Amino acid sequence: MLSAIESVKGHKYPAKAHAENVVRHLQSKISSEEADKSAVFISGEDLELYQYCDQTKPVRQNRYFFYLTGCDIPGSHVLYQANKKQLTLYLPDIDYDDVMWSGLPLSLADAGEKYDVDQVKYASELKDDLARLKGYSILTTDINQFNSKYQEFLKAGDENLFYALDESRMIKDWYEIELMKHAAKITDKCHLAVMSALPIETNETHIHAEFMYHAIRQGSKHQSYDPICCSGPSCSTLHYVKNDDEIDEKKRSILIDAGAEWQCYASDVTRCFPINGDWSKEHLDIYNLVLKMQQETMKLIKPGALWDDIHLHAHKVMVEGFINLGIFKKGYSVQEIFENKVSARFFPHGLGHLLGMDTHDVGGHPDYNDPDPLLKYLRLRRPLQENMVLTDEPGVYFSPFLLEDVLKDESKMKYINKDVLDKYWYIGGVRIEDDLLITKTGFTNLTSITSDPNEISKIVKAGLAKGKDGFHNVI
Ligand SMILES: [Mn+2]
Repeated sequence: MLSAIESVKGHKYPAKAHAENVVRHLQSKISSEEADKSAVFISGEDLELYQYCDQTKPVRQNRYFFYLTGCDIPGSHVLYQANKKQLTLYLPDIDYDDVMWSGLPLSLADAGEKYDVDQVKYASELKDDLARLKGYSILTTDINQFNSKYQEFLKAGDENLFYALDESRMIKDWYEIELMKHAAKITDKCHLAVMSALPIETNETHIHAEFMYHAIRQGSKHQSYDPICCSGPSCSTLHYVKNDDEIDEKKRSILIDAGAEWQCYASDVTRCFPINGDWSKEHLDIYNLVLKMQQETMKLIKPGALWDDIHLHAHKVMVEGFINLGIFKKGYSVQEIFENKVSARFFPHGLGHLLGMDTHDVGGHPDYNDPDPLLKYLRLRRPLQENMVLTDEPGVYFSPFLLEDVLKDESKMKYINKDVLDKYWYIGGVRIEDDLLITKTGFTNLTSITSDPNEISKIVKAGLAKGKDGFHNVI
């Protein structure tokens, strides 16, 4: 089988097809005459200096711009004229003073070879080209520091444009899927490395470092998001990024949620493991329950299924599991506890979200004002479609902060055995997260790092057996 990178060799990032997708979605909202008189214009991110300093801030390419070009050169712009199906990439004008420091930029001819566009020009031609489109609606997402000098030609904030861009981005084509498979593959290896390196991981920072080291070595210089590296009770903080606590055996549990990025496409994977290789009873109880939540929800994943329903099913599996463990009292039915939302603060986030260029990708239609605490934070509120990529990431947490209200609420506490609950706080939490591609009949799991607790235990122990001297560790 070809590796992800070989499989796209000889092909360009399909920018023209993406632009056509956007216009097709636009046409579902406006008349074809209006569509014919429309153009789409997006400015990419540019280099910016820190105040009082000659160093530049890190640049993260504008995702809408990248979708229409595949180009990550700062200071570029793209214009698509719908009726001519003409896609033009504008590169920044050459700054001859900068060539000494930065080397020669890509030439127009080389850029024409590299990118799937009809023409490549310098940005100095842009104003005249926009002026020539008099009578056209030149749509853009917003006015910002990178496009404000073209403001007089642009129509910003058009709802239909956002709709068209987001609907297009939500469904991945074969090329995007190959990039995401590669990001997932890099991430698998990073997680394996982290699980295997306990002898040199005596602080959460070391877990963070181990992951990034292996990502960069595989060519992924950027993370999809800040890695979340937790141990013990900090595993209950969903987006914990302090990553600086000591790891000692008393804590027992590690949770790492991290994903490498490949050519602007994300991966997003969470794994948990026991610090000394042996699962404590309570840690394994919760681990197996979260694994069951993931396995049970995976059975329901296929085009047409509503993500709300699958998410709520995960809550029911959790409630049943808590009854079996004695955390919830046995005298009540799963349905009653579920309906009283007692599980909300133990599994406070959504079961998963769309994944693409953004980690929480566009098109999910979340409703953060939903009064239902079980659905409020669900980032995907629509039926599944073929070639969506999403995460399946159930979690169970014991967060003193989140559960403070529950502990004071008689109507909820009547379902909870406090004595049993008290045995679980030290774990913090468990989350298992894989990246799934929706297929015609179900899904393909892009994540292949094991989530089997016995396998994980073996990997951790094999790492521990190597001892500190078994690692190249200069610090
Ligand atoms: Mn996620």
